Amino acid sequence: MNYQRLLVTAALPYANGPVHIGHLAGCYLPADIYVRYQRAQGRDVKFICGSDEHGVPITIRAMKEGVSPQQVVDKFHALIRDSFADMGISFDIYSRTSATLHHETAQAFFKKLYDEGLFEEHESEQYFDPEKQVFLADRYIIGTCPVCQNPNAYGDQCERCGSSLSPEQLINPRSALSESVPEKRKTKHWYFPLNRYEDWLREWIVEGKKGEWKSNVYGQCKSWIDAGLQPRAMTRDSSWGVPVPLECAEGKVLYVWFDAPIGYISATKELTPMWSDYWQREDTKLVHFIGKDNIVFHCIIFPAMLKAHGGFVLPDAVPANEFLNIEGEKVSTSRNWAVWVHEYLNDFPGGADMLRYVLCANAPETKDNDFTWKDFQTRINSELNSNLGNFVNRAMVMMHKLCKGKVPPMHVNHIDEKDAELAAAISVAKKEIESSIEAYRFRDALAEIMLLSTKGNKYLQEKEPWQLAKRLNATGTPASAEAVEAQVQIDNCIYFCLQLCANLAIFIAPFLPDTATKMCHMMKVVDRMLQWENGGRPDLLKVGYSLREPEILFRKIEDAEVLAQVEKLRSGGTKPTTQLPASKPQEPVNTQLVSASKAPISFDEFAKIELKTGTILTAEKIEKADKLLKLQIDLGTEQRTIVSGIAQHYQPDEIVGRQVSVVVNLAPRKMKGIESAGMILMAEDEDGKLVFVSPVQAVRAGAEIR
Ligand code: B3M
Ligand code: ZN
Repeated sequence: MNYQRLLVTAALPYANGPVHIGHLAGCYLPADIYVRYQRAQGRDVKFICGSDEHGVPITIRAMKEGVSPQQVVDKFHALIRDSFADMGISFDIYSRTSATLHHETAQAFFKKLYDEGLFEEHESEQYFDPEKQVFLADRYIIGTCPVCQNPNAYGDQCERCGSSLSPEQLINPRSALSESVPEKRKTKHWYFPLNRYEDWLREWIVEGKKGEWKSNVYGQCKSWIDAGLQPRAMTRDSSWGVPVPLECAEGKVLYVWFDAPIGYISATKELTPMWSDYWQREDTKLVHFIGKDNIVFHCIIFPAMLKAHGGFVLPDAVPANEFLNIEGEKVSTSRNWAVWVHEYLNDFPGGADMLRYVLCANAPETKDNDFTWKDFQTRINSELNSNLGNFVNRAMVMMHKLCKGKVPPMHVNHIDEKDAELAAAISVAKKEIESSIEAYRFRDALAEIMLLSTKGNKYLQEKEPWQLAKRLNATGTPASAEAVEAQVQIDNCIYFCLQLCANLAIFIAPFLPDTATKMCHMMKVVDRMLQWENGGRPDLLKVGYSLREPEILFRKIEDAEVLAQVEKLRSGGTKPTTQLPASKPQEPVNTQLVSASKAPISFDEFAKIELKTGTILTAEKIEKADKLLKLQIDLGTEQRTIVSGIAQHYQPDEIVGRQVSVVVNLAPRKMKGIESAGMILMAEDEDGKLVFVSPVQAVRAGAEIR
């Protein structure tokens, strides 16, 4: 098929939290590299994305934080959009599914299928919260896990043991909204008959895409189809989402996985009046970039919807990546085990290309991969800096030193084997990079570019133009045959090095756009030179053209930065919430400045300790424990029993009424059979006397200590 235009989509992230580097590596970065490359090829391409603002995760978050779903999506839509922009993800549009145009588009899509009698109506029994008067999505039902007895398992999954569940399996189910016992009620929904598309899907994917689609994608589709497809409900009982456009459907919205992929269509509509060229003309190549958890929706359900509707193109490829783990563990948003993109950019200002490099070089293209901060450092320092940065810098410095800041002439009759080899390597690399990118093998493409840079370093090392310069200076007479020969060799060497720099700028541009721009600036060429068709040739920079002073392309990553990041991760960092300011710079951990006997902790670690002022209500001795007192402490909103080792310093009745500082979130522990829930802070005097750490003025019981 000879395609005339490309339509590239990247999964619409749920606007219920920020994006982390796993999202980037899985979907957005490869999509961006692909699109930038296609644009450089001069192809007609549109790059579509936006926030997915419906679905249960958003309403759950809103409920937990006591804000409205709209507040949640407004906050995270902006944060996500900005993170992508700062990372150089070059969408043609970043829209959102709460947009009116999207609601209309999704409703019209549903209505067409409905009018054609495609949906099956089914009544089923579902859990209903009698207090809140709403049907409960699976996630809203909490109960005891039948597998591990976790009392807080969700209706679709137990997060403790990982079992996937249905609400019926929960023991003692209760509503997450009101804690009341849910009832079963009848409710009607519209089901999409996926089963009717089974034969067509088998032919299109199982037979048609074998060997063409990535094996992880193909394999998942095949096992789904082989297992047999069932009708799936495309509507839900909820007040948050796209309302079902039927009179008899009050309180019902479209299932989020029905409306979200239609979001690609509505965003394209928003972008251009020519949207239908991209969606409805057969000579469009549609590519969906996604993470592996979205495969079924993009390869089976959405294509079946498009097929049922008619008139739409189907995806040519769905290059889904696997997952990126962090420091050997799965990303967990509940444990805050993630590297958030906006936080990374705060900690490494201007560091987009560094992260793009590491995430592409280590992309989880064929299997889950691991991101470690140590590997981040190694790749930046010994690959980006020592290889690419070093080559470009050396070539530019040599040119200024030995060729008066200009592109030297090239002496054709003096081209030797090494020059010819380098020129050939440039042209071969171009083809390799192209075929890798076209096949969605971005790691290979990047490795090819780095290999070319390695060849440049090797060439420079072997040619040693600095030695030639010494010879030139030693002869003293510029006209001597030896001097002329040395200058000719210097010219050719620098000439080819500079041509390689220009080519590297073109090749690296889709991967590291800021770096390519910096290189263009140094070489005094406009960004237009980055057009792909210019690549592969050893004569891009014209002889006599004067170039700028070299700038350093990359910086080094220090050990302390790596330590601080690992520390931040292990300490649980700052969990993003709707109320939180968009970004909060992290205090660097400076080991030298801390004068303490214990290892330094980050601010986040410190912030995990909850300290409050309490008032001692009662104090009593404990039998057979001459060091301990049992204290009853008033914390304003509650009273606590705390066992404290102060019996040898204070009589019980002399301390009643005293204000003390309490660690309130210390895990409870039993002492002499009494459960102690917290700890009182004491200062130890020179002679071993314990003194209360108390506010110097009276404060209310429960006042927070910060
Ligand atoms: N929002 C799931 C996710 O973010 C979903 C993707 C929609 S793509 C149409 O992983
Ligand atoms: Zn469980």
